[in-house]
Amino acid sequence: MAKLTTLHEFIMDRQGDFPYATGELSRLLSDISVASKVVSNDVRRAGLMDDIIGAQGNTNIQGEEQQKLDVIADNAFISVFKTGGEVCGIASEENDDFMPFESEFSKGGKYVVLFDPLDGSSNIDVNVSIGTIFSIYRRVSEKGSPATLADMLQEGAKQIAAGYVLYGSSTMLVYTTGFGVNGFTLDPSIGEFCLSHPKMQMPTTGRMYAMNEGNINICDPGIKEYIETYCQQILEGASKPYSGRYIGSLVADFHRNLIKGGIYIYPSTTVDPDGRLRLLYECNPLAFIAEQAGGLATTGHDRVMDIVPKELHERIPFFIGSKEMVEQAMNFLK
Ligand code: AHM
Ligand code: MG
Repeated sequence: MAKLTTLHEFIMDRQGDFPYATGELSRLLSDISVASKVVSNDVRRAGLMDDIIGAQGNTNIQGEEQQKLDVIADNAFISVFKTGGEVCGIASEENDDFMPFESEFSKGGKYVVLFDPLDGSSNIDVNVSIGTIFSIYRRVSEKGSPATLADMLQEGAKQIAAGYVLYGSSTMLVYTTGFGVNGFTLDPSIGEFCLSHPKMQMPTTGRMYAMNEGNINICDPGIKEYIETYCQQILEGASKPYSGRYIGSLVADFHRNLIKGGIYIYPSTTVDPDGRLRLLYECNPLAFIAEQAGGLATTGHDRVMDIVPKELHERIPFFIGSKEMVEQAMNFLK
């Protein structure tokens, strides 16, 4: 067997991508991998443990029922960020407000992390893939003070790194620091993420579309037209229409499209005029990965990473995936 490159080795080798690197980002990425192993372990045995599976009994700021695993994952990540020293504050989908870290140690950290601790959590109870999504920014507030709201509300184009962990048939960590996208599979026998998907590229087009089609009559009619025209017809040179594939876990739908080519759409609807997905915790990090892999992420009109966020839990309509497919869909919205 060829020698495996562990995530840790890979991160250390890449430190030179940042000429003035002090190693903090490398340590932060390692911390994330540690928390994700803890969460992966809990996800893997959730069905056996009453204290892990099921609803927590609270709703989060989005009005959604929190699952016990949402809270477990949130705490696991916050705990490594608080104790790592690289992060001065975080914002997470599961917390009403952002969290500045108060200790002297953390106040010296130069990064903030924004994350969705467990995306697709309505799928936990039915043993379907879920994931963690994260986004890292350099703070804009002064080092040595607690993080501020301005640190959190930065355009996606300012991300230093972003990634996700997919708790699927295997656990995978995929991330970018702006120098391409690489994927690592957790080998449970040694407890290490190992490089399995180097230099990931999203095919420029694909044959799969992902959308909650229950919403088809409550969104822009252009989307129905796009789906009927491109996805549900036998196009020239093809033997059958595209396949509809909607897992209902953004991370899992995105990961499949990243590898096989495809489009994911969560548009504005009459029920959710701003769409459902959160700019800071879901859309920006995946947009960064998509662009780094040659794909595209827009609101249907504008580039996601150019949006100047106005509030923490802001939602946007989201079109992400293979470049040509996203462009085609956008043409129907004009
Ligand atoms: P969550 O972060 O609370 O799980 O919400 C995000 C999820 C996405 O993973 C998924 O694509 C979408 O919401 C599903 O929404 P819907 O049930 O409306 O199709
Ligand atoms: Mg989510």
